Amino acid sequence: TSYYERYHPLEDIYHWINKTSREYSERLQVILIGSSVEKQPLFVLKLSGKGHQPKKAIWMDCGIHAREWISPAFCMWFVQYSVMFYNQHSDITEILDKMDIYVLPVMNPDGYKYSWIENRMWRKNRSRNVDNACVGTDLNRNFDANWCTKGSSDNPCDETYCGRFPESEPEAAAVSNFIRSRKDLVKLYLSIHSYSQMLIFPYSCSYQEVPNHQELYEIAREAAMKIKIHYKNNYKFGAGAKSFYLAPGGSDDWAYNLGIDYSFTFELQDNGRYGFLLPPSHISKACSEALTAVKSIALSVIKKR
Ligand code: 0X9
Ligand code: ZN
Repeated sequence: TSYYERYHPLEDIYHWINKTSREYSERLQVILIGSSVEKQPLFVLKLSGKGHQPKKAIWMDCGIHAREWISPAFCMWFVQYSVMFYNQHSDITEILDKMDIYVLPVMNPDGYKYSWIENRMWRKNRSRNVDNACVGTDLNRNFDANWCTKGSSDNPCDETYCGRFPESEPEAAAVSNFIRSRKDLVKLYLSIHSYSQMLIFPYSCSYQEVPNHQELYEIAREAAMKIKIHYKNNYKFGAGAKSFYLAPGGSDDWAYNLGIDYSFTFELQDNGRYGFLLPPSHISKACSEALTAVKSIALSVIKKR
């Protein structure tokens, strides 16, 4: 099996970022956007094709939740595919010639590391709480979108703890600040999670329908259809709160409210048989089908402009 068909500990991912960016320096640039609670660097890889800068951009993050190991594996898979097949496959060539892609392979490095060493089922980051022994904030409840309302918790001991205030966590603040600083360029926001095989779009923070609901629905439907055709796998799709559950403070809703009209959260494989413990033998198919959906959505967004 190849490097990309295995899961990798945090140190290896940092090493991979370094190696890949040097090997493909023409296509890849590393940007340090901040650091975690435990001072691990948050590196973003900027992928670009030919043509003049600055371009419109796509943002993609992986590893918000520590135990969702298929997510960082997908970001790595995606970067490798992009640099490998740029100028060979027409779809990724077109995408990279029209848009830059910012990829954050691990938004929650402390939690990811903890899930390798101490507790495989860890979800949150590793921030300490004042006068409470419980550790960690759910980074996907810490963004400024109906923050800490129903569907999240103000108890530091809960898995969906929202943190002390919106963007209280350095990981969420780094991502928010970086995207805010490029908000007129970023047209598509993608956040990769697992599991349950869904393509989710705003809102998750309320039952309200977004103005371009129909457009997002069609884009997601087409992506899910391509997964079905090519990989015979079923992905559901829909607005988060209505088709999944109410979950405020998420990065996708925050990005949408910032003005990024195309915002999606992916829940990759599987459907619950292995759940977060997806065996390495499933990485290839899980990533291939997700890649199909990313390309489909990116090309849909490019066509709109
Ligand atoms: O609850 C979440 O944060 C995500 N599901 S997961 O099982 N990976 O934890 C869903 C996120 C959907 N979007 C928002 N809640 N904004
Ligand atoms: Zn998640």
